[in-house]
Amino acid sequence: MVSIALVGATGLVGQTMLQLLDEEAIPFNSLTLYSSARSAGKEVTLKGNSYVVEELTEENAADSHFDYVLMSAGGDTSLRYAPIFEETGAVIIDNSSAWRMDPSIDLVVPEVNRASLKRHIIANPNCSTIQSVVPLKPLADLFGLKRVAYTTYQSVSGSGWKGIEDLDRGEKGEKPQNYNKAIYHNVIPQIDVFLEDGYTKEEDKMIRETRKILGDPTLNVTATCVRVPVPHSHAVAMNVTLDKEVSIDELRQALENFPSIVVMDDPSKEIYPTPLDAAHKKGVYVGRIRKDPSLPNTYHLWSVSDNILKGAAWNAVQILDQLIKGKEV
Ligand code: 2RA
Repeated sequence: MVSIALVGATGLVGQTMLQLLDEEAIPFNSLTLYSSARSAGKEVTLKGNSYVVEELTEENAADSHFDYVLMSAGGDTSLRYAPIFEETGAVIIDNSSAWRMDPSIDLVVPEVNRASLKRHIIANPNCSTIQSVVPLKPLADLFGLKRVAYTTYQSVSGSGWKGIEDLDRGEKGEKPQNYNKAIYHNVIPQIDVFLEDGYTKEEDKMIRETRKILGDPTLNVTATCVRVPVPHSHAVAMNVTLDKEVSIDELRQALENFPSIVVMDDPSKEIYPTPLDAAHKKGVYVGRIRKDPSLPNTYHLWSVSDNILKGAAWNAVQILDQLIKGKEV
């Protein structure tokens, strides 16, 4: 039995982590919930027990004795509090982007790589990266990976409650408050801020996190990330160049044999995954597997997954479960 704290307990990802702790029968003997001062005092019921959400302060973090701390409260909170929890001996699984590219920090997708635990802060990758590296891993291992080009179709829940509220506002004819353009009846080719090179921060995350998770720092990766008016599940169109020519059957087999992947791919019956197929499920759904004849050894894939589950809360709880039980995925 372990003691667990959850920071960001009232957010969309935090609430989903709580549900998963319950559903997955994670064996904890104490659970402490933290939030910002604004949400402190709210009550949450789990496994028949009720928990009052507490305000996180440096004092209560420094005095704590948790085995594991799940954090999903944004980068600034993680930068400030994760080292304090680490100092107390806890292992922190952090959903923000704050620590992901720190060379001393593990960036983990349990199907793909393992935590070395050099530091006791483990970073959970960006949602669209997770559902992309899962299908890339078996292809990289079996056929060698030369290049990948991503185009994403990311749901509004990637922005948390704020994104869902903006989609609802649009439906009621109101102006958006989270996005700088209308998302209802629209698509926005900007996720997060622009960097100097013209890429957005979300695109930069996908590029750099893919290289780190796959352990290939020079892999050619490019990305265009787009917000679409869909509540749940991101989709990623992936154009993948391998080291060698393979048959579509070999590709399909490699994907089918890999944990968490569900292949939905039968053009003769118009079978392929859509965001509605993946919503509220834990898997990574892959379809539209086909050859790209415009380049040698190049293939198209379409990956769809629930961004709040496999893209955030479920991936974090999988890491936790693996650490507690020392088990394989
Ligand atoms: C998004 N990737 O979809 C982000 C969430 N972390 O906006």
